[in-house]
Amino acid sequence: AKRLSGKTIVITGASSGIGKSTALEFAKTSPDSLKLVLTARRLDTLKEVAKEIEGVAKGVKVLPVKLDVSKPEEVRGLVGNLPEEFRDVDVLVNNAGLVKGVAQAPDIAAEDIDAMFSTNVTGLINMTQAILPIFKSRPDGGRGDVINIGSIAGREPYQGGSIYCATKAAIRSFTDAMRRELISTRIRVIEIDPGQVETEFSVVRFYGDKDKAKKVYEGVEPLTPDDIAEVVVFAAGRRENVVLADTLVFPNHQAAATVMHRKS
Ligand code: NDP
Ligand code: 8X3
Repeated sequence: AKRLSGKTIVITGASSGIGKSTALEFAKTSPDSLKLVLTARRLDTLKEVAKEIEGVAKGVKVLPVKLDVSKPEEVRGLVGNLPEEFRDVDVLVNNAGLVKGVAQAPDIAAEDIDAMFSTNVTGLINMTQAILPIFKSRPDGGRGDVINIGSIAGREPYQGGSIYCATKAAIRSFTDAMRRELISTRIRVIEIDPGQVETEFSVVRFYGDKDKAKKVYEGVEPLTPDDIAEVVVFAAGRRENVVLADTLVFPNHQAAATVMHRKS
């Protein structure tokens, strides 16, 4: 779309799932002139994603950047370390996130609690604080898009997801407060909340156990990461006065966090 032409877009967690699909979708939608800063901890995987994009969208400039959002010092250094031509960021997609385990209190491992909060919450907040000054330096109080990937889990807590759900609820509060704080600017604060999407999410939840992860999707038809990517790119491509503030996206056979129609 013309509206996205020439934009610089930063995506966290672009090595897999929704983040990777979002990078590809932006590139396909605006193949002539985009600049994509793709970040995640796995640099080799990001480089493969960059190659794939360059294969389908020759005019798109892709910069893979190794970044652990749970490390405040890495996030603080991000903008200063970007090459000049990638610094004028227009869109930040805060997508990096994870779930660890299904344990319930009082048996939740301290390191899992820390991984989820430091990535999903503090990481997202620190990324936003790193990029927002760029947005605020523009006319009319500022312009640019912050697109946060929340979850149905932030709206409806479920058993075995207390910490993950709490992190996604925290994202929701932070996002809503920020939208109010930025009311006098042209900055758009956007939250997109997926229901069930088949990605590496469940593999990470079950510490790499692919069989357990597979069972989550047995008998159901989850969303694909491309489905969410399309919504992200749609939101970014609206007219500047249009803010898709808050969007919940389910697959057809899901109606709540734990209400799913399963074929037996
Ligand atoms: P994936 O596991 O496929 O992708 C997660 C991405 O986040 C990876 O690219 C991973 O990259 C990155 N990531 C994880 N930890 C960090 C970190 N500390 N620093 C930087 N990057 C990190 O899962 P999804 O695509 O499903 O998840 C993307 C987002 O969507 C998450 O926020 C998740 O909570 C949310 N979501 C997912 C749903 C689902 O059903 N799948 C539903 C609702 C929301 P790397 O390992 O290379 O760092
Ligand atoms: C992922 C969706 O409900 O499986 O955010 O946790 S859920």
